[in-house]
Amino acid sequence: MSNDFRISNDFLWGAATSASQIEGAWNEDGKGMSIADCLRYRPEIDVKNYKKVNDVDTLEIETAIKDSEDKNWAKRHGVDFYHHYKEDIEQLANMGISTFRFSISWPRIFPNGDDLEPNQKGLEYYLNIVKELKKFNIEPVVTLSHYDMPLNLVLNYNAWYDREIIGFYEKFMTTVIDYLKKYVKYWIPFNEIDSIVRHPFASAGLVKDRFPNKNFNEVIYQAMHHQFIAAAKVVEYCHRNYKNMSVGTMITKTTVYPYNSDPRNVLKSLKQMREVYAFSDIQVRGFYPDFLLKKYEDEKIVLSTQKEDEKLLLNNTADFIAFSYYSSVCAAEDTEGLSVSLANTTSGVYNEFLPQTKWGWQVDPTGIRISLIELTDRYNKPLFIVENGLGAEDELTKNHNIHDTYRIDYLSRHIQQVLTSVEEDGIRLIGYCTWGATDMISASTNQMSKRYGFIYVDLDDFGNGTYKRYKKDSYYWYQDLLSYGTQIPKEFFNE
Ligand code: BGP
Repeated sequence: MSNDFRISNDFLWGAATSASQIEGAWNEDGKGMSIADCLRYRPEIDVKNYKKVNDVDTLEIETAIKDSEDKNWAKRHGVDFYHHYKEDIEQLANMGISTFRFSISWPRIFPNGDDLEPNQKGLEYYLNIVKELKKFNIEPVVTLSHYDMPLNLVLNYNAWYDREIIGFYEKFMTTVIDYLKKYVKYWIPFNEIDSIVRHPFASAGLVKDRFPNKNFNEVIYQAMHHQFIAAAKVVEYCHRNYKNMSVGTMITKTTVYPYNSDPRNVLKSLKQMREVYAFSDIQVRGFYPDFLLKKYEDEKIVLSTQKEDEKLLLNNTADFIAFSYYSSVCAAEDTEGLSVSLANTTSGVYNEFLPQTKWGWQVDPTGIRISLIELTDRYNKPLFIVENGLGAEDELTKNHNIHDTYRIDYLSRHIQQVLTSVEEDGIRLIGYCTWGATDMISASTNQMSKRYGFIYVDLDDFGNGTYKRYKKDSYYWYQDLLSYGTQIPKEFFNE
């Protein structure tokens, strides 16, 4: 066994972000209001109760529309990447990344979602981003929709529940793909397409009080079907027009363990993982799995579909599987007396063998390797880790240092598992992106203080700060790692 991890020279090392969490400029240069502009930091709500933070009702939307301020509405200001992108991309290039994942703010391109013509300034902004990346030979990975659809599609349509949205999305994606075709070959239609069942507003603009006489679960699954159709249309468009482009599905991958060897708990863990696989199954295999159809039958959920849907899904499956991984949970049939553990916006039973962050997420490096094996064995397709990172409160010292040894430890142990899996488990991995490049706004809590970046941004949870950037210790650690290129000494991870 070699003393080095060896990776292919086209392996993509990078960092990931999303428009609503970094850009700011929420109403500049023609951008329309997005659903993310209606989400605010709620100090009165426990940070572990993400559902409450993201469960927006019509009253909250009306409050947001009336308030032209941006301080309280964290995703309106982000970390002002809109005006700092050259500086940030240069710093990331100096760190040595070879890929950068970012998302397109749909309302920056079509302010109301149903506009006849795109906003030229929005298109130019993203062209400038990819040209800046090209300068440093950094491969873009672009998410078309990452929790920030145009608010108008919620107010004057029924968001993703309304089939008409597919047509608006299609116009948005073809416009963007054509405009960036010379620079972008990796596309992700939706961020964590499975998240719609956990936060239907953030993922699909669904506001429960707008469906007073409906089974809201049916509304969610109907909206999800429309997103599957839209995602298949991205695959169809890219394969038909641009042979060099790849389109990936993207899921929230949590590793789920049985709480113990009680067969009931093993069964529970399998069923919990199937709830996520249902989404990737549809996009990777091209059809609804029987267990999901059975669930709809049992819950009397009836979807409205069109005859071309089945063929469209079957003929336009994903080229790769992108996923986010943060932590693992346990599953138990009987949870009486057991503690809860959170993993991103999923939850489960606390695992006594693992540490837990302030946000209740448990740190499990072995879990990322298990997820790589699980996804490879289920789909036998190339994988792409597009999010992995540690949200933590970082302290800026008076000399503007940030000694985030805990983040170095988290990343070191997870990346060591990833490289071991590539070496030993026969998985095909396109690349690895940490979640966070600079610090940014937390998706689930709208906090700034839940920091993920290699670069600290001087800003607090209430929008106060200089927006100045400072490199953390983890910046230099990742820079060292990436400096090894295709041969990485194994002892690097034991330092
Ligand atoms: C994922 C989202 C990202 C990011 C990440 C971290 O689900 O795709 O947008 O936010 O979670 O979670 P959070 O920001 O809630 O700490």
